[in-house]
Amino acid sequence: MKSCRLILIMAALCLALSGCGGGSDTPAQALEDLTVVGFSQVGAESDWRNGNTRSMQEAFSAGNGYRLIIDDAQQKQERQITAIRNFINQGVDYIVLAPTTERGWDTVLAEARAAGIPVIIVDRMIEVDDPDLFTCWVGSDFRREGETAVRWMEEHLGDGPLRIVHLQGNIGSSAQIGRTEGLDAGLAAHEDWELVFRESGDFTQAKGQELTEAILGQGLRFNVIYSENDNMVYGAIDALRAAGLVPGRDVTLISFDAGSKALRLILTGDISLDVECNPLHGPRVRAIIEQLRKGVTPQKLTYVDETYFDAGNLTEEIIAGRGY
Ligand code: GYE
Repeated sequence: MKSCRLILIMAALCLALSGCGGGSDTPAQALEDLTVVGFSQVGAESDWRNGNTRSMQEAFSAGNGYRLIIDDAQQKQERQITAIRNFINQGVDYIVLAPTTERGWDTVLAEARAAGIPVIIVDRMIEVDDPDLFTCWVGSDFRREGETAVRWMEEHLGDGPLRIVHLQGNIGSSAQIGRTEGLDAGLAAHEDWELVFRESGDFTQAKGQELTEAILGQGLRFNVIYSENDNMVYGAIDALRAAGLVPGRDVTLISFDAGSKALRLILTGDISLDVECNPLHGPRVRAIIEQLRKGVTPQKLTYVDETYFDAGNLTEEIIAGRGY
C-alpha cells in the first residue's frame, strides 16, 4: 500500500516536472526554480472563502512558476500565527495573509520582517502600529459595502418601520466591522429603524440557521434580516421556510458577497439585495508579487471595485459571466 502511494507520488512529481501535469499553457518549472508562497487562509467557512482559495490556487500554480503552501486556520488567529512562523522557518519567498481579525499581528509580522520575507495582506485589513510591517494590502471597502446596503434600504424600504435582525460575521474581522458600521450609521439616522437582534453567526450557514431558528422560537417580530454574508442568509432562508414564512415577502433579506447561488435567489425573489464582495484575489496578489520580483514598489492599499445586485439590475447573463 505504502509503496503504491510512493509510486503515485513519484509519477505525479514527474508529470509536474515535465510540465504535463498542470494543464497550463506555461510549462512547469523544476521544483527548485519555483517561487514559494506561503498563504495563511482564514478557513473554509463560506462559499466566498472557497472561491478565494481556488483563485489563489489557480494564480499560484506550478505552471505559473509558483509553489503555493496553503494553511487553513479554521477561523482561528492563533493558528494563523503558527502558520506564519512555520512559513518563516521554511524560508518561503513571500507570505500572503488573509487575516481573521484586524488586531494582534505586530509580533509575528515583526518576525517575518526580521527574516526579510515580504508579507502581502489580502481581503480583510490589519491594524498594526507600524505600517511597514506589511508590504501592501488588496481587498474590499467593507464600510462602503455597509453604506451601499443602507442606501438601498432607504430607497426601497422607506415606507414602514423596520425591525431589523442583524447576523454579524466574525467579530473583529474587517468584513464584520465595516458592514456593522454601515448599518449602525443607518440606525442612527432613522428613528423608525429598530435593531431587534444582533449576534455573530461566524459567517457560516449552520450558525445563520441556528440563530434564525432561535429568534423565531422566541417569537421575535422582525421584517428585515441584514446578514453579513451569503452563507448565513442561506441558513436564515431554511429557518424562515421551516417556520412557514416566505423570504422576500414576509421578511426582506439583505446579504453581502453576491456569489452566484445567492444571485439566483435574487431572481426567485428570496433575497432582495446582495452587495458584491469579490473573492477573486489570486491574480491581484500574483501581480503584486511579480512587481516585487522586478523591484517595483506596489501600491500600499488597493480597493477592489464593487457593485450591488437586486431585482432591478440583475440578469441571467450577469450570473453566467461571473467567476464565483
Ligand atoms: O464576506 C465571508 C467570508 O472577508 C470578505 O469572509 C470576507 C468575508 C466574506 O467568510 O463570506
